[in-house]
Amino acid sequence: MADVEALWKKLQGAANCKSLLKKHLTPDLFTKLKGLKTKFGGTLADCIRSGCENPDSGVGIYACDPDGYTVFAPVLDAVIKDYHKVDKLNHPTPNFGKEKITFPNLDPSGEMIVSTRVRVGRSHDSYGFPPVITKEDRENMEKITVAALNTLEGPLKGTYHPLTGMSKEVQKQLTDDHFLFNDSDRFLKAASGYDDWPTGRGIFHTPDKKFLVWVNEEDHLRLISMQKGGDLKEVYLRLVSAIETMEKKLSFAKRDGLGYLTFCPSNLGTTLRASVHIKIPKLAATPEFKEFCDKLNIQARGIHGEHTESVGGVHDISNKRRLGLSEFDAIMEMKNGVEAVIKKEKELS
Ligand code: ADP
Ligand code: CIR
Repeated sequence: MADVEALWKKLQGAANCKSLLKKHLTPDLFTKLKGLKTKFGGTLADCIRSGCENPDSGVGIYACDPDGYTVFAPVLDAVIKDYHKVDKLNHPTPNFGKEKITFPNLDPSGEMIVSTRVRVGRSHDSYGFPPVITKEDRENMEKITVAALNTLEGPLKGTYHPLTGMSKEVQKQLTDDHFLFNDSDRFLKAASGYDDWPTGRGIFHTPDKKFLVWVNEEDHLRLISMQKGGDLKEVYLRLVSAIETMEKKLSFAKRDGLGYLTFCPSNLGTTLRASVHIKIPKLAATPEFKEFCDKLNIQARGIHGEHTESVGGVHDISNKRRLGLSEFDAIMEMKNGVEAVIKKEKELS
């Protein structure tokens, strides 16, 4: 209990903190929730540690485990509604809209879009999230996941590369090339995301690295489809095929109204983030850039992942909302946003 009180005190003392945690964890809610525990043994401290230790968090709260979304619902639901801009938690059933995906390359000239990536997160329904799992849990999940991945065929057939035993040079190269994760996110670190590093972590990929799976990074699984250029249709349809295949092989955590459950409440629902790395030096230099993105429900990140900087005027532009809309709608929100960004950049040039 001393732990959660100390975290609370830190949050209260962080005068400039603008996180959703600070906004929604009221003194009354804190008192109500601070002594509760989930079926997996997860606590409020497990959920809020990262946001209290990192007052510059945007969200500031993680779910300790799938049951955390029920036990700590009074604060998590408020954060979820605020982040995804919804009044009610009535997430629709999955709808990929494959037959409606007819649009051409977003940047036929190839001048602006460097690469396109779409990812989703998935969680094994019988395991908790990083704050409540053990080294053995991570190893067991890795075994189950890799066994399923090894049955993939055709264009999804690939090889698993565990982080344990992978040389630092290979890891660095894969990370620099945007394929692999590392342990450098202080927000995730404070949320136990790197406990027992690198045990149980690894990357599966096809020989051409167009389909990849991150194992036990922030989420139990991250399914990723990516390639150079702006062919969003090809990238998305490859991912949908992977999702539909994996769905038959593993049992994933989902909840009525919330969709697929992920460690971070910003990801749940469709869990889909579709992004382009795009050259927009002019637009990004305008003072209105953030407002421009906010209006379109898109988010700008640096090119080495969240909380990183842009390099050479190239930004990561993606859909911001993942809950309360279908996968197809999330992709369309991203597509419309990227088209508006391209138009504006051309106007400013
Ligand atoms: P996510 O939450 O989707 O995993 P991050 O912002 O942490 O995203 O980025 C993860 C990795 O994916 C980083 O290495 C980032 O550079 C890479 N990445 C994201 N979008 C693209 C893209 N469109 N093209 C190439 N790499 C990308
Ligand atoms: C924050 O609150 O800023 C971090 N905890 C990250 C939140 C969203 N990103 C994520 O889940 N990767």
